[in-house]
Amino acid sequence: MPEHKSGFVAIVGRPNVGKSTLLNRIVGQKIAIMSDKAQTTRNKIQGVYTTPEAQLIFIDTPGIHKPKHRLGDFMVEAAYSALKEVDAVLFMISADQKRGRGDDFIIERLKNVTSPVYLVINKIDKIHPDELLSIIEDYSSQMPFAQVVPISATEGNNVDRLMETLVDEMPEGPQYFPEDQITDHPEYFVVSELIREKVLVLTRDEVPHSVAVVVDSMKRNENDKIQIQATIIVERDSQKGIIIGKGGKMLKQIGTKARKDIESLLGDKVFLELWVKVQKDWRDKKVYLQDFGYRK
Ligand code: GDP
Ligand code: MG
Ligand code: K
Repeated sequence: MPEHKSGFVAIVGRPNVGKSTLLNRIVGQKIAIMSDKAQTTRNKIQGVYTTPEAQLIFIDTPGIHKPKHRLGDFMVEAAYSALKEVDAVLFMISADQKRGRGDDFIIERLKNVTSPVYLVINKIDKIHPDELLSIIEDYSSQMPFAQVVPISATEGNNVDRLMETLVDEMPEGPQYFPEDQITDHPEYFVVSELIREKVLVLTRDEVPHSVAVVVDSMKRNENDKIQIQATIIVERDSQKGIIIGKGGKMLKQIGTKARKDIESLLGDKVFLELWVKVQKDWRDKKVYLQDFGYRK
């Protein structure tokens, strides 16, 4: 059985090039938006694309375009630093518009991004095919692209190819969201990612990146704290041992660090309970995902 792949994809581009149109075509429906508080600290998940083999999570990077005031610079830089964490970046342009200052501004920032950047030339239905080559040459002279993919988001041309290309690019990883459901609670996912991040950082990569964290429940308790129960899933007993640590020390550390991040994300006091479970080949077991609360 082939590995399951998953990863994050950011779509950037000046206004009106068709970013939302593409996302809606890919995902079909919009997922619930996180609270404003959450959006200030984390990028917004815009949509999830799932096949049996892979899952792509599209994120929004607000404030990516050229700031009008100096004050805006900081915001833009913050948005771009988020691009370092994604597995691929789609830089979308519109075939019927000349490269402008807005595009050049984005290109300058993308030059520092280590993830592969795809040039997506949208609205090819609006141009003659002969015009495509000069567009490709013009942009490719500015920076290298992992690939150039001409599409029409409204007509659907080549969108399948774009998805295949992206899936190829994704690293091995779990299916975070159920295939038939775009979660009502994207904050579950973000919380699980915060915990996962602590596991990876604190165990210094002694556990594989395929380690998964599932938030089983999240509710306000009688002490007016957000009570979160989450399970860290690993594939081997030895990995479980590393995560728990001597006398539970490592797990405690993971929990403390994660709790602080979650508290600043949610803007609320949090009581975090963590469990560690071993499940061999858990990624192949869809029923298991359900047990672990992906459908909360
Ligand atoms: P965004 O600002 O980048 O999110 O752009 P939108 O998705 O809102 O699209 C801006 C406009 O371009 C809308 O009127 C879309 O219908 C139109 N549009 C998007 N993709 C295409 C395309 O492939 N072909 C054509 N002809 N129009 C498109
Ligand atoms: Mg839009
Ligand atoms: K969407």
